[in-house]
Amino acid sequence: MNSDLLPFIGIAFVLLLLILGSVLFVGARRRGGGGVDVGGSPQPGTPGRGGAGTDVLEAPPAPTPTIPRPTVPEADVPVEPVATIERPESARGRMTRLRARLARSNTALGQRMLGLLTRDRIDASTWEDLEDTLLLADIGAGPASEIVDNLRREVAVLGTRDTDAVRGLLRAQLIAAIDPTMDRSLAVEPHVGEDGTLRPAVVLVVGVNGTGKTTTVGKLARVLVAEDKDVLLGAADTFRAAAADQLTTWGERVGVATIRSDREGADPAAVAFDAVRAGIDVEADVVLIDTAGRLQNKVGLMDELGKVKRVVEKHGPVDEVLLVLDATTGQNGMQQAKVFSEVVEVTGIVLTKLDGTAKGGIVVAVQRALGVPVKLVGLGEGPDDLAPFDPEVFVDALLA
Ligand SMILES: Nc1nc2c(ncn2[C@@H]2O[C@H](COP(=O)(O)OP(=O)(O)O)[C@@H](O)[C@H]2O)c(=O)[nH]1
Ligand SMILES: [Mg+2]
Repeated sequence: MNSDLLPFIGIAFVLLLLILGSVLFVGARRRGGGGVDVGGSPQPGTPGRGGAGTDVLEAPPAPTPTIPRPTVPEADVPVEPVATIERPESARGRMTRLRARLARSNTALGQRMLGLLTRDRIDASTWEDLEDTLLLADIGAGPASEIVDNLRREVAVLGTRDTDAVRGLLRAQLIAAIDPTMDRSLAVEPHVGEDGTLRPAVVLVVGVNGTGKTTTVGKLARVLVAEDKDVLLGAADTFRAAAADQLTTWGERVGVATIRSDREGADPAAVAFDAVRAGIDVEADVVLIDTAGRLQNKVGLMDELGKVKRVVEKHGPVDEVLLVLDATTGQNGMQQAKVFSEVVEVTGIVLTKLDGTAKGGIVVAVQRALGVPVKLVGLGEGPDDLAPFDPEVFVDALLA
């Protein structure tokens, strides 16, 4: 062989090696990325295209609703950094912290009542004024006249206008009207079946649009997380995608997953059903289901709420149906409450926006109308501004 050709043969050989190497490298990369492609490209329901002899997996039809992975990483498997999970405030003592908000809204009410009762002379018109004051606070006609009658008797017995003594009487009457004996605990303990399997407690949150349902579900999730409960959220308000986004954001902040449909207008009952199904699968303690704001005059929508409950109950009884009422809506809110209680058996009331109203008397009115206790109160827009309702703290704030 001509030795002059040797360098050329060498160069050609090296070039050949380089070309071969890069072909192999690209092939390997393609295969490595295959999982991602397969998962991402085929549309839901269309079969994966099996390329010539390649092992392309058929994408399963996208489940509806999609079940996102919980955002909490396994404790002992540090993966990529996750947005900081917040540590919510424990429920105990929250209402005491929020007392000032109530007091700010209701000072005029408490001062007016005390002012009337500590006058030098109390006559019939004083008692009428007191009754009017209670009515203006939305306490309702029945409770207002009961409180006045009782106070009238007791003030006569007491025989003094001493502010502290009178405040004591008024305090006792108001607390009695709110009924401190009602069970205000939330049924959020999971159920253990005969075969030892766990079924989460299910809480359905209902109410008219804008009352604060989604916010309440988000805040309640935080209360439960603070109690070390495993919580799952169900976004059964499927009318607007934004509603599910809002709920998902609340959940993510405390590492709680949300079961949702990625299709606007999906069947809310199906999403609620899937949320409880997922709760059973992951052995959650509690599943909180947010629903759409159904207007009481839309019969179809109300029927739908009944359906959500019935469908969810295929997994077992719903533990709590919380009716969210905006405390600032007065008699209108009371009307809503009655209609809702005809469709679903309400087990507890959440009164929101009590921070922005001097009409705290609605606590009494709504409990009387429905025979159901106020279990939680919303006292602001902050994430931890939801508190278990405490009648004594409430009345003390009124009379502060
Ligand atoms: N001031 C105050 N605002 C509240 C309270 N609860 C909810 N909100 C506000 O009410 C608005 C409607 O709440 P949202 O949860 O979306 O109502 P939904 O339509 O019933 O789900 C939001 O701006 C909330 O921040 C509360 O206790 N106090
Ligand atoms: Mg909502």
